[in-house]
Formats: sequence, C-alpha cells, structure tokens
Amino acid sequence: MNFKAQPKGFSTKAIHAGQDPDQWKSACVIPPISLSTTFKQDAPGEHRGFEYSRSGNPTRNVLETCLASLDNAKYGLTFSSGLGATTAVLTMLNSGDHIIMGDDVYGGTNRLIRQVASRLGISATFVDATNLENFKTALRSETKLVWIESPTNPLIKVTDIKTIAEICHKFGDVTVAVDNTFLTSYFQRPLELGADLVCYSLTKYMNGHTDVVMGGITMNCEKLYSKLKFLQNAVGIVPSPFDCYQVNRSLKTLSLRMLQHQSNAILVAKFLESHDFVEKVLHPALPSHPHHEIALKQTYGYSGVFSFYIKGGLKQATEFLKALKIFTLAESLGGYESLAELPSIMTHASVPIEDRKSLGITDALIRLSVGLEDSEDLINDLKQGLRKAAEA
Ligand code: P1T
Repeated sequence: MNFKAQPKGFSTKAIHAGQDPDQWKSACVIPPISLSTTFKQDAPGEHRGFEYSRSGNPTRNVLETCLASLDNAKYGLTFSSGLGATTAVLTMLNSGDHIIMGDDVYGGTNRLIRQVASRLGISATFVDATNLENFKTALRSETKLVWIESPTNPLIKVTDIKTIAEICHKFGDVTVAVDNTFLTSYFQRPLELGADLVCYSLTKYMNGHTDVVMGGITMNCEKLYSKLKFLQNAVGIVPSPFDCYQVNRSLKTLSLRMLQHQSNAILVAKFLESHDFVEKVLHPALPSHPHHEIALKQTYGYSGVFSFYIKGGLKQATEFLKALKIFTLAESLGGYESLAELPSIMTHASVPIEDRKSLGITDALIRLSVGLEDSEDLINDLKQGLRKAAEA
C-alpha cells in the first residue's frame, strides 16, 4: 500500500501551534481554561482582544490556531457540534440558492438539508460525486455550495476532490466544502486539493476520546473566514472553553492515534475479507475497493472506520452486533474504543428508505470504528460474533 508520503512536521505543529506560553501573563506551558464569559474593557469599546466569550475566547483561540495549522490553513473556527459547523456554512446561503450534496453523507447532515435548509428556500440535489459526469450535470447557475464527504458515511466511497474542485471553480462562484471527519488533517488535507472549506465533526477522531461534541472549519479565503466568523457569533453556535481545552489536548496525540487506528483497521479488514460469513468489505486500503487508486493518490493513509456486508440480513446482523464483547454497539466513531453499528437503523435511519435502498444501506451493512485495543482481541471478538451470526 502506497499512500502519499506524509511531509515532516505534523506532530510538531499539533504540539506547538497556537500554544506559545508567552501569550499568558503566567507563562503557563499548558493553555488555561478561560471560563470568564466577559472581559474588562479599559474604556468603552477599548478591549484587549476579547469582549464577550461568544464572540471570542482565549482557550478557543488556541484550539482554532492549532486546527488551522494542521490543515496548513490560514484560518480555523470551532462550533458547538459538527452539525453546528454545517449550519454555519448553510447560513452563508440565501433563499433561492442551490446546494449539491454527496448522496452518501452522515444521516444528520442529510436531515439538516432535507428538513431544515429546504424550509429556508435552499434547494439541494443529492448526487454520487464519485461519478464526475453525473456531478457536472447537477451544477446550475444557482449552485452556491458543494458539500462532499470523502470517504462517505457509511458506504466509504472516495471522491476525487481535486477534480471536483476544478470543475466547480471553472463553473463559477461555487464554494467547495469537504467533510474531513473520517480521515482528519493527518490523513487528508482537502485545501491542498483545491477545496475552499474543510469541515469536521471534531467529536470524532480529532478529539478521539468520546467525551466532547464539537465541530470545526478550516479555510484560506479571508472572505469566507469573515462570513463564518461573523456567523459563529451571530448565530451563537460556539463550543465551551472546557471542551476547547479537551480537543486541544487531544490533538497532541492525533498522529500517533491515527497510525494505530490505521494499522488495526487494516488487519481487521483483511480478516473480514477472508471470512466465509462476510459478503463484502468496504475499506479503501484494500485493492478490492473500487476507489483504491484515488484513495492512494489523494490521502496520506486511512483511519479506523469502514463498513462491511454480513451474509444474511437483519437477523444475522443483529445477532452479530449483540454478540460482540469488545466492540460496543453504539453510534459515533473515532474514539480509542472500538464501536460497531447498523446504519440502516441507527445513524442513517432518517435517510428516506428508498434512498437507503438505492444506495446500498441495507440491513446487512455494518459499520465499524476500529479503536486502539490489541488487534488480536478485536479479531477474536469479531470471529465469535460472526460464528453466532452464522448460527442464527
Ligand atoms: O455529531 P456532530 O459532532 O454534530 O457531527 C455530525 C457529523 C458530521 N459529519 C460526519 C461525517 C459525521 O459522521 C457526523 C456525525 N456522525 C455520527 C454521529 C455517526 O455515528 O456517523
């Protein structure tokens, strides 16, 4: 497997960018959690960089600087959740604008577009962005935003980000946003591929410890930054200083965690691919994946989240998931602990059933988030789960 070579310096940035002790009076090495909601002004309107904690907070600043640096971006912003970040992007649009959305995205993102954006007069076309010809035909003069996940949730489709960005920018004033939650800044940096916005559910790998809900956006364009910074405050979708402290701390070990997620997940995926009771494994590092070549070309590696089809249907999938002892049956992904879930009933239940059917989100599709436990223990757990499913 030959993913793109990771340039040096990522971990140094994760540990030092935005963290300079000299920015604090005490010169503390670890950034403090700044809980004050308001800041003293020297004269009305004369402040020292902070007025009110929704519009700016020292702990949040530290995290936003660090996040931006990991994507080699000029600017970073954080939000109260991943969907909060998506909401900020949506509120840049006006009634009458049109969005092109990847057809396979997180169920909550799908619901936000179908059930909220549509009420505000924003229309959307859902397309398989891995099919470039289909994608091109969806562009119209009202298209202002393209939102793709690569890889997608939960079918793990990989989109050629560079080509999509080129098509959109040639077409007109279209903002290209890539949800980079599954790969993180460590394994994929969409700004380098021509995207305008990189969006995250920081709840997942970037925090990595399953104890914070938060979103983030990085970008290079000053105009987009000013709009989103305004909306972060005006709409009020901000994270707490304590949560910012936690995510900032987690970024220090991001590269180490991602490398271990990667190696554990590849071992697990290979095991599943060789198992009689598994129909098909969807993991971009496997040569059997239809987008294997593009994954190798545009990413620096692969994380711990992937999906597979078990043989049988709902009964077998349910028996398998109930039998697992180390993998926990739960939504979400990207933490140090391994999780397993059934998208059709859990994370993607809000996607209309006919769409789920045509996409392939069946009751036999299981999504795994491979954690940092010992790989032998994970494989043994899956083995006994598959045995129970086969007996069901
Ligand atoms: O949960 P929140 O922090 O609001 O993030 C939403 C979100 C955005 N983008 C992607 C790719 C996601 O996977 C998510 C959240 N996803 C899950 C909770 C899940 O289990 O898939």
